[in-house]
Amino acid sequence: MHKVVLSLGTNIGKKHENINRALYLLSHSGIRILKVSQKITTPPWGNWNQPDFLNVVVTAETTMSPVKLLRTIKEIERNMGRTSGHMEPRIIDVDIILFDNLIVKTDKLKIPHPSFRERNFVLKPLSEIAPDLKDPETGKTILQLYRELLLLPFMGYIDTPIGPFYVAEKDGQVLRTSFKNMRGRQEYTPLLDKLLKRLEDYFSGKKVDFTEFTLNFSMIPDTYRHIYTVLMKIPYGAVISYSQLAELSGIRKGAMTVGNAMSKNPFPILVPCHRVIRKDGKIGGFSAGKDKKIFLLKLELKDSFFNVFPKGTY
Ligand code: PH2
Ligand code: MG
Ligand code: MG
Repeated sequence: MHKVVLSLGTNIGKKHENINRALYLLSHSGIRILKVSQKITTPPWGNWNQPDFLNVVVTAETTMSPVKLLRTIKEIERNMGRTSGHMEPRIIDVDIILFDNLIVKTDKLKIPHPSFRERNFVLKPLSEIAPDLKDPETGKTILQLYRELLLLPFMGYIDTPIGPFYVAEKDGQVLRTSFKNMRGRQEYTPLLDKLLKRLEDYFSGKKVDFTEFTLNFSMIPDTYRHIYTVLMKIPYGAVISYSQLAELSGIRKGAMTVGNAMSKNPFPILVPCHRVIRKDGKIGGFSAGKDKKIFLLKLELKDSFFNVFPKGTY
């Protein structure tokens, strides 16, 4: 007998019924289900723009080989009407998380599941039913892995016209924003919810003031923090030069310092470094790429963008 852990997820139709039906079909296909976790509703991980999931994990026994188990699972998914592919909304998805202490890395099959250690929707329910089970790759128990995940900041993101935009929260404050992927617990919090909604408004062209959000400056040098605080007073649709911002911040000949602070900005958009441009009227740099800065300035300045930056100056 092999001991396996399976994760089930659904985000279309009658989600509870989908899970129950899949459990029924699994248990009638040579997979003896030992324990079933609670069903939990979770935000979509990896592709934000889809409905919430209902997730459950189970421990089970089977005599099947990993490949045979995978085939059986795929057949059940097909029988239940699954047509959608990877990362799309689906009526049912059954993933093999663990299979004994096996490590399998082929094109078709990867065990342990490559991203289960980052998935709250797997580790949280699994720590209820199998806290002491070991991950053969890291040697850590499920409970250890879940605790490590709990230490990470909450993280969420939205898809924007210039790519995904990530936000992280710690203790009720905004910890970071970024155009690059961040490690974190993908979970809803009231703060992230509100921030992501404001960001959606912002990217749809609305004038949004982000100063209501408290930023966590604890890991940021005082000089930078001071510059960011001054910059946050530069309103939507306005621009300022590096040297003007240095002057406003009381730093003599500080254009370089300001430039460095901008390139290290841990809060793009919320600390509006895209509003800082060169005094010769050129657009200047942007750590996530100049094209993104141009997009943000066009978004805020609308038609007057071309007055500020006559064609050819950026
Ligand atoms: N499955 C995915 C991608 N994202 N997010 C949640 N919350 N639950 C899932 O089951 C899930 C997901 C790919 O299979
Ligand atoms: Mg999956
Ligand atoms: Mg799958």
